[in-house]
Amino acid sequence: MALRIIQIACFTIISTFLNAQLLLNEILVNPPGSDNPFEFIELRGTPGTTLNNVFLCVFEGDSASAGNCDLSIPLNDVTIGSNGLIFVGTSIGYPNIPSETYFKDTLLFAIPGGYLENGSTTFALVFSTVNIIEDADYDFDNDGNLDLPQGAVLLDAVGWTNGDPYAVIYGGVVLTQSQGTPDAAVRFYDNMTPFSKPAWYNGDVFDLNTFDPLEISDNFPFGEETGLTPGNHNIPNGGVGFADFISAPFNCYPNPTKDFLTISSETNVEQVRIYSLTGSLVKNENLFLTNTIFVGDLPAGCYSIEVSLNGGQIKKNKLIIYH
Ligand SMILES: [Ca+2]
Ligand SMILES: [Ca+2]
Ligand SMILES: [Ca+2]
Ligand SMILES: [Ca+2]
Repeated sequence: MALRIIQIACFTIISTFLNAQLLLNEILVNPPGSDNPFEFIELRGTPGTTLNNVFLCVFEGDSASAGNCDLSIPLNDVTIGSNGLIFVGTSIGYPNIPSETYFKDTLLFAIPGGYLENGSTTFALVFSTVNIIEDADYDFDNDGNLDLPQGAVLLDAVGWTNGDPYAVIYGGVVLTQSQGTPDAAVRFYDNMTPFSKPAWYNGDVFDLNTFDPLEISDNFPFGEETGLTPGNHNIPNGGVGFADFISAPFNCYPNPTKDFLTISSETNVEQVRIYSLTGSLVKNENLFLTNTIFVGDLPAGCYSIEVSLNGGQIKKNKLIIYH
């Protein structure tokens, strides 16, 4: 009977906590230049909830040491900000975090070179009444599943690899992008689903506010302010990502291109419109005798290209321009 009561008590603690949702919200591991003091991890949950027995963890993904806990930050007595956000970073890099956000100021992210590994990694929120210990191996049998203490629950997890096929990501969500390993990842404001790949967009970053349009995820949002928002709410999913632009594809080649682009179509192409990543119309041309247009005057980057065919049909595709 005592055991049963303890079980019910534990279940109540966990279920009460799970009702007060806590999620990974935004991650920057590889800021441009020296990584310190600009790395950060942002969390989102029910405003005003005080956390206990929750750990923000980073697990190593390199196969030789997969499952090692590279970072474990206890969030005991942290109260989620009135705007639902917790910012884990350093005030050296981010002195202007809004007061509505709980600021977990850690000098870890200010050490030379930065603290968060840029390679194969899992970020996780773990509910555990037993401490999650840094440098311990939480996949001791190396089967790709975490061996957490008894009763521990993974609340949310997301990760990525450096391309090594033997890398291990825990929790089932592996973020990918057109090339390279993500520098940063952002959860859409309107998606509170844990363990969800579509909840996130990601990419490499030019600077603290701009993603590199050549290295982004397929669902990267068009027509939005897509920069990082440390300590502030992220953008919602506008519903228009690259995936939408290749849903009615047509052939255009070469793609990527640096100068000319030829559109292959069985019917006449009447008009070509090219939009930038922010949704601005940057080229609008009527085509007559040729199916080739010059795009070498546009800056390198990722664009949406839209063609109107004779008969009124409109098709869209993704276009990459390099120089
Ligand atoms: Ca780093
Ligand atoms: Ca295991
Ligand atoms: Ca291991
Ligand atoms: Ca944010």
